[in-house]
Parts: sequence; structure tokens; C-alpha cells
Amino acid sequence: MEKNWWKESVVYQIYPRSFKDSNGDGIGDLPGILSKLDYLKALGIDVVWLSPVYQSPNDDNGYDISNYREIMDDFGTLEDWEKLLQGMHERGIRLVMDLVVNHTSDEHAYFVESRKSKDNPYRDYYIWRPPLNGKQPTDWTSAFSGSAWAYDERTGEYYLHLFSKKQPDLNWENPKVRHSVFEMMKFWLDKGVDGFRMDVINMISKTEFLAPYDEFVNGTAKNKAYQPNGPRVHDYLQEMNRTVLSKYDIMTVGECPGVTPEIAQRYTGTDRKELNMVFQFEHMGLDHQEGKEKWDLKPLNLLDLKENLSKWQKALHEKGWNSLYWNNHDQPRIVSRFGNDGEYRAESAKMLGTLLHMMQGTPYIYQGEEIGMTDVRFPAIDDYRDIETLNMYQERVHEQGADPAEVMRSIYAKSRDNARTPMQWDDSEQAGFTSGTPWIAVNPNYPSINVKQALEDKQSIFYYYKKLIALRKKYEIIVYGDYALILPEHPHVFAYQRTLNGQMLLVLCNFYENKETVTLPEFSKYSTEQLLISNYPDDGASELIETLELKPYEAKVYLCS
Ligand code: TEU
Ligand code: CA
Repeated sequence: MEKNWWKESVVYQIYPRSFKDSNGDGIGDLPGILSKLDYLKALGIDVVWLSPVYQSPNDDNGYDISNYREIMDDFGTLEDWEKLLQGMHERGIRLVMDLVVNHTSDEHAYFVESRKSKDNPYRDYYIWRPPLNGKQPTDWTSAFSGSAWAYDERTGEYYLHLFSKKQPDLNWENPKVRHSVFEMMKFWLDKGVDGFRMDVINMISKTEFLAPYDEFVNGTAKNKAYQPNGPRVHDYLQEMNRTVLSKYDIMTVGECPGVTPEIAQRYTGTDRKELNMVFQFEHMGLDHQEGKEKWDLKPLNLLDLKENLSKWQKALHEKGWNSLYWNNHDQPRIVSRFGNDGEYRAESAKMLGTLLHMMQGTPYIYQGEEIGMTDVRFPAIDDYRDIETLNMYQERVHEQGADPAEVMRSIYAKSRDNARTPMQWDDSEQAGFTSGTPWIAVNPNYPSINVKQALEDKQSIFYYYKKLIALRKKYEIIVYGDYALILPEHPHVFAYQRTLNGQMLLVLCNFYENKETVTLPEFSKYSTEQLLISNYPDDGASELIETLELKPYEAKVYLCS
């Protein structure tokens, strides 16, 4: 298999608004991040993915960009950004920027022009359609509730917004749009950035737009949801690769909701010259009811998770590359979601980290995951800030009459704000995040869960993650080894093996709080076994790998030969 630095790296995601405030305005900023680079260096990560820091009216916290070449005032200046990049590079940390080009802000100069008149030179930079029988051109819905079409009085037409009304979708069919995006990418790459995380990049080509449109006219449309992976997406990405990406030594990861392993092979295949890897969402969909929304909860069945992650491991082996993640700024905290954030918080957080970090792919750690930060339960809807959460509450409670308590339960389980409460640095007021009032409240558990405490405790989740990262650097088998699921039918233990050059890595994870005994007779053939890491202290008892006892949420990794 071809070796690449981005296959051997561990990425740390920073959501700047919630990471560290340096000037007391309650909003995290670039100087704040700079002041924490030594912390990241100590953890041992190789790359930082920085969520958007560009100029934005913040309808969707920076994912609505009004100027791609300026830094948001809340976050600092371009000079602060240059210093941050330099600070990272001095420490051997690479910087991956967020690239949000499916849509812009409605306050971007292009859209301000575009909406002025039907013959404006920028009209065709966005997707405009006349009303159909006095209504929306299609019945597509926005990811943030309601129709994906907004009516604009000035010209009497609708524009498409797959996300909020303030995030109009760019028209990638227009070569001028593509050229403008590519020039902007070069602007940042020439400053020295090391790659891009591309926001919903598989949505840039709109699905068979005209066909459903016609169907809509004759009443046969069944296109409620907009479908990603549209017809020209691969042409666009190959053009981007030819024109921009191939000219630099960088890494790319495309955020791709709705990809299957087969589709992901097309985005990440080495011969395809598109992207290095994608973020897939199948494993993040296992705890909601099929065909419904993420808010419609269902408990996780471990067998589904085993089947799903194994399918991805197999499908992209030698054919592409996986990203590995449990968390990001859109997902609830994994220890609360698939682990146990009460009695076994530390054990289960470490177990989940083990399961992910021993797989093949590039692991991503989201800020706070390395100290086991948990979901939050704010008392009232007014305490929430996320547009997706607020729109959903409005729609379900005020428009559809749902029980507010029931809706709050969904919010507790799934709101994006679970991931967006401020980073917990210490046990001082506001968790050491700010000297002022934070833009969103801190999680009240900060006195016991914080970085200061984690750094003082040698058994902390932080040091365990540090060790997971270090193991990946030491053992090639973790990066390049083959994957196979073992004990596929076991309902409580997720076990797999990796193999490379006659060695075998055995990974065992107990997902529940009961003790488990697992028997693995076929492993008697290995003569030596070394315990590389475990989330319980080594009790010195020598064990036979053929019959193992697993404690609550226990994780064990053996290297056998
Ligand atoms: O998210 C895209 C995406 O897939 C979301 O619709 C996701 O399904 C939702 O957030 C889960 O609840 C990206 C960004 O990561 C997100 O923060 C932005 O809001 C969105 O694009 C629009 O830019
Ligand atoms: Ca600030």
C-alpha cells in the first residue's frame, strides 16, 4: 500500500468559538488557540483541522461565509492567523482549513449582487428558479427545517438553500463560480496551509434538477429530500484536483453525508484523483429511527455498529482511505452517546478511543474528547444557540404541537450544542475558557472534568489518548494492517484483528458494564503476546489469550506473533 503522511497522522479538530477566549468577550479566538498549542503538542497530534474562521454574520457559526479572504472580527486578524500558522509549523503541527463552498452567506458580495436583478452578472452564481403554480419549484427541504427554497420579492424568484436561508447554494454549473473557488483555495495554500476539510462537498452538484422539476409540474415529484452525490460532482472534484490540489503536498477530507462505501471508493480511490478521504455518516445514523430524522431516537444495537464499521474497513482497504471519528462540532459527545458518562465515564471513554484508534484510517479527535467531555442538559430552549436545534424546536413544538418535554429529550441526546459548550480548561469560573460571559454556557460538570485535572492524573483519558496516538506512530500494523472482525455475533464485545507481515494485533472492547468472558481458541497458534494498552491497571495476572475476562467497558490490545 502506498504510504502517505496523512495516513499516519492524527487530526485534532478545533471549533474556534468554543476553544479559548483571549480577550474576555466570551468568544474563543485565534490568540486563544495560539496560547494552547503546547497543550496540543503534548497530546501528540499531527494536524489541526480548524472550523471556519472567515468573515461571517454567524447565522451558522461561520459556516455562512461573507468574505473568504478575511478573518472574522470575533476571532482576530489575518496577522493573528499568520502567527497561529507559524506557531503550529514551529511545533511540527500541520493546519487544515475548513472549505465551505457549497454555499456562501447571503451577505457575500456575490449574493448581494445576484439578488439585485435577473440580468445581474452574478445572477447565475446561485440557483434561482421562478415559482411553480405560485409555489416553491421543488418540495426539497432544508437541513435546518422548512423548504429549501426562499422567495425573494425583488425579482419574484426563489433561490435554493439546502441549509439556512442565509446560506444560498452556489451554482457550480457556472465555470466562473468554480474558477473563483479555485483561486480562493490557492490564496490559502500559498500562505502555507496543509489541506482542506471540505464542507458538504458531495452536495455541490444538484441532482437531476430538471427532471424532478418537470415531475413537479405534472405532479409526480417524489423528491422531498435533496439527494447528495449529484451527477457532476466527480467532474468538479477532478477539475479541482487538476487545477489546485495536485500542485501542493496537502491532505483533503470531504464531508459527505449520504455516502456508501461504494460511493466513497469513487471519491477516495487513488486512481481517481479526487480526495484523500471522506467523512461518512452511516455509523452516526445507527441511533435514530430509519427513514426519520436524527431527533427520532433509537438505542444503539452493537451488532449494527460492528457490521457497519467493519464494512467500511473492508471496502476502503487498498481501494481508498477511511477517516475515523466519533465526534465533531455537529455530533453529541461520544461518551454520553455510545459510552457511559456516569460511573464508567473514564473507562468507557478510553474503550471508545481504543476501538477507533486501532482501526485503519486517519483518526480525528474533537476538542474535549481527549478529556471525556460529556453532553449537556440546559434547562430551557433559550439556553441553546444552534440554528438547527432552534428551528427544529420551533417546527415541532410551535408548528406541529409536539410535547416540549419530548422534544427536549431529543435535544439532550442529539443537539449540536452538546459539542459546542466551551472547552473545559480548569475548575475556575467559566472553566477557564473566558474571563467574561461565554457565548454559550459552560457544562456545569467542569469542576470535575477539565484539562488541569486531566494533566495531573496519570490515569486520565488525556494520557490514554496520548498513548493511543504514540502507538500508531510506533507500530505500522495500526496504520497499514489488514482488518478482520472476530466474534461477529457477540452482542456485547466488539473485537477485531489487524494483520501485517506475520504479526497480529488483537483488539477487544467490552461495550457494556457487565463482565464478559470471550474464548478465542484459534489464537493459540501465536507464541508471544504483548499487552500494548488497556484501560484498567495491569494486575500482573498472566492470561491466556484463548480465554479472556473483560471487566466493565474494558479495552485490551495485544500484539501477537
Ligand atoms: O454539516 C453538514 C451536515 O451534514 C449537517 O446537515 C449535518 O447533517 C447536521 O449538522 C447534523 O445535525 C456541515 C457542517 O459541519 C455544519 O456545521 C454546517 O451547519 C453545515 O455543513 C452547513 O454548512
Ligand atoms: Ca475573544
